[in-house]
Amino acid sequence: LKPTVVKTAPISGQEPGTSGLRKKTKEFMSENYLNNFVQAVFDAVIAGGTNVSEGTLMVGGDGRYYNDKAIQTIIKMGVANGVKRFWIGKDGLLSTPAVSATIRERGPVWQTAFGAFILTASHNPGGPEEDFGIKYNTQNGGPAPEYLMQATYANTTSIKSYKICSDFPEVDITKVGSTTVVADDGSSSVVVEIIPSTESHVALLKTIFDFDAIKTLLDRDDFTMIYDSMHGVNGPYSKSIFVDELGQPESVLTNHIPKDDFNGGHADPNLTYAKELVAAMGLNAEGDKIDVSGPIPSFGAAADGDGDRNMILGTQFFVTPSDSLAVIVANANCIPFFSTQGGLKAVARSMPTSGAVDRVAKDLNLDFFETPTGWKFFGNLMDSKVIFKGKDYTPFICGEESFGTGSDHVREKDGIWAVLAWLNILAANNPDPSKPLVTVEDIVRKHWSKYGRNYYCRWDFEGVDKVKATAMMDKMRADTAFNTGRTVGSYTIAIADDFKYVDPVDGSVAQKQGIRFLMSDGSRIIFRLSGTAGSGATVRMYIEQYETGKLNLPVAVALQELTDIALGLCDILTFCGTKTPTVIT
Ligand code: VG1
Ligand code: CO
Repeated sequence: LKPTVVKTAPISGQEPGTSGLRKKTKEFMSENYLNNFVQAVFDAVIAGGTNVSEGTLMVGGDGRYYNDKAIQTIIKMGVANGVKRFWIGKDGLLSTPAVSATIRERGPVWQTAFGAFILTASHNPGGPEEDFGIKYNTQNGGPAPEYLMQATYANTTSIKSYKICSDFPEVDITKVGSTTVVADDGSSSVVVEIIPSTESHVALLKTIFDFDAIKTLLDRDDFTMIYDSMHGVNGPYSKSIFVDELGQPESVLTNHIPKDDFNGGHADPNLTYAKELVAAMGLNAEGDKIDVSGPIPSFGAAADGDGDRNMILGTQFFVTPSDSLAVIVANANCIPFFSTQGGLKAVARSMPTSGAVDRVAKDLNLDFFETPTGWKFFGNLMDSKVIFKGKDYTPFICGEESFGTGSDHVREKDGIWAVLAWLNILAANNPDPSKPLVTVEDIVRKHWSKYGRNYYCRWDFEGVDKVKATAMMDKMRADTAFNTGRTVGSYTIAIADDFKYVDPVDGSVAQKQGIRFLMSDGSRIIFRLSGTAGSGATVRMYIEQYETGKLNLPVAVALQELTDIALGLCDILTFCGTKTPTVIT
């Protein structure tokens, strides 16, 4: 168990983005790349006051190519840095929400597990030619806070060596169980425990939802569903819940065997990439109805590579993630987790997410927060009482337009939680199985007629030049004062600004979180650069228009004028040479 100190030098570009460090797999596999970053994390964690030899380190991932090798390296480096106890997901698999659930459950939270490495690039494609990624989560089960990631990044720019126990035996991660390795001189020992991937998370979900009511719904003759795991890590979780717990045939699951390249697909649950599911639900990539021979399921859902995202569909009906969040919040009391705790207390959405949930929060008199993109900002709000001895905002629901939804049961977004939330809400809206089925579409339309409809879309321009995209953002930032008050088409820009967030719990400030054009009628145009692109840059353009009267327009029609205005405001054609998005969600 003697550590070797290996000389290394800084590698540029190891700055974590919205959700960890993501790069081409080949880059990750190049000499010292992973080692440098992992050492930088250990150094930041130890400098932050964590005694790593007193706690446990958890490691798991979404099963993408290089997952297994990276796990062995992290164990060897962990031992060299003083870690005495490891929990590793069986076969290296742990979904992002399962890491969060497990770290909290096996805790108890603030003592036993000090952190976790999650090996994932989430919805980015995997395989030797695609992306790999690594995230670090802290003891509350949530993504590492900004200051820890900044300290990590700073370490990567000055690193001179890393520590590794090269002679630590390779661990067999295929079998659940515990192995103890004792130092030659008997002075110390290390325990590596291979833990079941699904157990803790599934057990937690069973305490949250009314499984009996969901089973009654699923067993109805007129109710059918499919859940597409897109060959990501979600497969084993969906099997455990829907087949083992809820007694459904395995045919409700598609693409549920994890593959290290997601079968060559793009494990991102949206209308463009979840093609197979979208077609089976009778829709095309624009969300329009298409002809399908044979019956269409009542409910469809999909997950991303690491299982934290969800897409919800009804029969020939797409629920936008922003609407999904609003509907779940409006119906939270159908879910035992909330009703038994005296009801939902607070909600939050990321800034680009539509304002649909704002109206529900106002109506139900809930505390409401608007945070920057990324899950780390929600965690502080959820933990305000425990860590910061502040106001208690739980039970809490939050979400993003990027197909992420969740609550304070964990500190990550949770794809399968959202699917069960919808099924629990559907079950509660269908108390009598002999009556006609109240559908997903019925529930959303009822919601719109009560609260109005936030027409919404996001355009992604992937693979554009980073320097040019940055110049485009800089220009809009410089022009905010000029644009404020200006009339564009039939809209007036009430405020143009760059979103800044002051965390109400710890006072930390996040700058430059997106250029906003807030129109006087409540419509919005927003621009951001993605923080998860493995290479190049991705420009995201978000468009939103609120309507109370016209509830049935095609989205593209409702947003036509605003979209044209947005393309003019950013002038992406001049800066980046295109005005055609690669993906619309
Ligand atoms: C994207 C989404 C953001 C999400 C993040 C991580 O970030 O927009 O809402 O939190 O991915 O999701 P960005 O910076 O590329 O816009 V996941 O499923 O990759 O952990
Ligand atoms: Co993800």
